[in-house]
Amino acid sequence: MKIAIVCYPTFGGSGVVATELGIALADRGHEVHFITYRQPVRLGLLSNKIYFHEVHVPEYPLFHYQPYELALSSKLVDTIKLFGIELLHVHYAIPHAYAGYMAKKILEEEGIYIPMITTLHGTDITLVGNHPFYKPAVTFSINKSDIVTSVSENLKKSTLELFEIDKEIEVIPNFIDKEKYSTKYTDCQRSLMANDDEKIVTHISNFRKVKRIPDVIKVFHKINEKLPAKLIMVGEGPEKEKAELQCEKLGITNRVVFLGNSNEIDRILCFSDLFLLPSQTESFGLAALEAMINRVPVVSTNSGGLQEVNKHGITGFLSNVGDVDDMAKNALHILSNDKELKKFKESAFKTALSFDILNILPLYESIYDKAYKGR
Ligand code: GMT
Repeated sequence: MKIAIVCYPTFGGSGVVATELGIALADRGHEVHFITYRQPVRLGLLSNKIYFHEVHVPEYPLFHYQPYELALSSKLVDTIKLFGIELLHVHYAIPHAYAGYMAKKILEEEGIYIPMITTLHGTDITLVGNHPFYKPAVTFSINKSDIVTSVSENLKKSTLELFEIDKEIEVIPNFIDKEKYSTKYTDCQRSLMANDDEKIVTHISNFRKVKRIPDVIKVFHKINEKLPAKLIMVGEGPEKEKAELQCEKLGITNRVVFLGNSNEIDRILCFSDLFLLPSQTESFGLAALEAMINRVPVVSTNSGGLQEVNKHGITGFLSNVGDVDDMAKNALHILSNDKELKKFKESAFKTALSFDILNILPLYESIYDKAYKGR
């Protein structure tokens, strides 16, 4: 099948899921066309099965806001026609579902019928999408999608609670590719980050408010009071500077490393002992799953869809949002005893395997089939 994928090209989870899905679809013989404003970060080599089409939005002084949706719709129309694309899969409702629907309607005028699948990822529903400024347009474009999928049961529930949706929502969880993790890093350079007697705690995110970065630091501080540890903070975002200041105030700057964005999180996770994710909400928590496949147990909140990924007492622990004492207690339970740590590491890995792309890809292929036949 010839498939167009629209996503954000940045480090965010939705872009990563869309990119990995596209690559896996191409491996299965589909022709995949990524359409977005920059080459997605996880997209490596392009080939005769993987194309990238850049959406340009020329600056024009009259516009206070440059019309990205319009440029995206036009690029979709042109690319779909030029390459004979048969199906459109948009990731993240805003503004992709809206732009996709416009493209679909323009193409219909020319007798071209293209089914559109919209995958909801989280903040497009829980944080941004339900704002009154966007809500009518988001509701409309979700309802006008041919098939709607959500990355967790919890996100499906939130979508139905927050919006008036008359479409069935199919849950297709996020995934990892176990093949990519089967190679053990011979150069897993733990010694660069910590001494042998120190435990390594990691956090990876876009450093937005929803991630509760101050809680990451507080929990780590409590861990470090009881046992020697290092914290590796991976990512960039608006909360980063405050976090650096917080570390300074707590006198732990020599224990915390801020690495910025990384394309090689596996190289960091390979020597991590614990992953912290104290988010306010998380529709799924792809970062937690990526930690788990690298044998890193997770201490997280119990909000949103995290319970569908991180299994309490098995792959890590879940606490109420903001309960840093409980998170620190759970972290210390895992880290203080090497036997316990090993048990959690293995269970995290085993649980992550159930999210292998081999189990998830057929679910997407089957809805593609359904959408294509129903067009
Ligand atoms: O908050 C992020 O990490 C970015 C955001 C995005 O849309 O790129 O992530 C959302 O989608 C991910 C992939 O489906 C989910 O794993 C994240 O849980 C979700 N983030 C939130 O719900 C806050």
